[in-house]
Amino acid sequence: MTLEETATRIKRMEIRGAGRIARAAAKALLDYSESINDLDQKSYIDRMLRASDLLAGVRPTAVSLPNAVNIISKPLLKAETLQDAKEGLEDRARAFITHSEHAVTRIGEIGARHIRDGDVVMTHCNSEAALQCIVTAHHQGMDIEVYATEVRPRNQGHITIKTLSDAGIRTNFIVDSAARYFMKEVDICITGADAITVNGAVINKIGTSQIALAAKEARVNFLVAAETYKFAPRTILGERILIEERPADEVLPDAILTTLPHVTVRNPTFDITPSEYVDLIITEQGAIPPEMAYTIIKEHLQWDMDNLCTDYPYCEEE
Ligand code: RI2
Repeated sequence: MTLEETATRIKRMEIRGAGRIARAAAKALLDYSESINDLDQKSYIDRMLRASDLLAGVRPTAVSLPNAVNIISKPLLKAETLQDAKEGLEDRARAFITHSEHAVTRIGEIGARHIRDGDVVMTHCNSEAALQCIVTAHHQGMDIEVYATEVRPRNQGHITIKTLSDAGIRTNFIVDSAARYFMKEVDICITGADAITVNGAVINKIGTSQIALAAKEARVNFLVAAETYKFAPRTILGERILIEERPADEVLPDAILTTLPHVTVRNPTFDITPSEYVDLIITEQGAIPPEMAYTIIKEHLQWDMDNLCTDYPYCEEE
């Protein structure tokens, strides 16, 4: 797959999920770099920076994407030779993919410790990190039952129930608007995240915040499973996470919409759950309260703090 094809497939959500799009971008940068053998240092760096920009902006909300691209392309800014730049980038791309896969496994191990035998779990959308917690608990012999939402308009819930069913987990498939109705039967909610801000707010699939609200009302714990590269460093500088709004025809066919001249379809893909509705964030570094988001950004995403300072006027160069 070419770099442009990967970008297009991410944009169309043929490749989706915050972790998967980050790994797909890493693989695309790796393949693209490996295919370049005839350029001088400057031309190689220019071309790779353009490729990085293309991938980083293809979906605006999931911070995993720019974070991955920033980690991988960093040698382009510092390398002294073509070989340093190329080997550095390719090594980082491979390391990111491996780290990301291990992170999901580790999150599953840690997350499973927060699930008890007999628990009924509600999840929303299709998060491999959240599902890993549930499936790991099941593999450890716990008797788990799941409520999984449909996830209009793109129906990611269909992928979730296939994974759960294949694993042999008893699963109830519900429409999104039934989440509060069933909350009284639920012991714990676990979702993924596309971005987590410095104040611990969680940006995830539209509808997540309603479920968190219903969970709080019912005194049900609400957990978020997210790799550390889903924390958003630039929120330290006050940058807001842009909520992607996708095309109207995902919600209503054009043929119907054109007959309704006074109707506008709004289709935000994500919403924001404030930190006070989140009990715990399960990362590969451990389970943390949302108030510790700053620590994750500072200690585990240190690489990016350097980048931040290059374009922020009040940061002094060392
Ligand atoms: P993992 C997805 O976004 C969902 O919002 C999901 O909760 C989140 O990414 C995290 O998924 P989309 O690509 O990285 O479906 O845990 O818009 O798989």
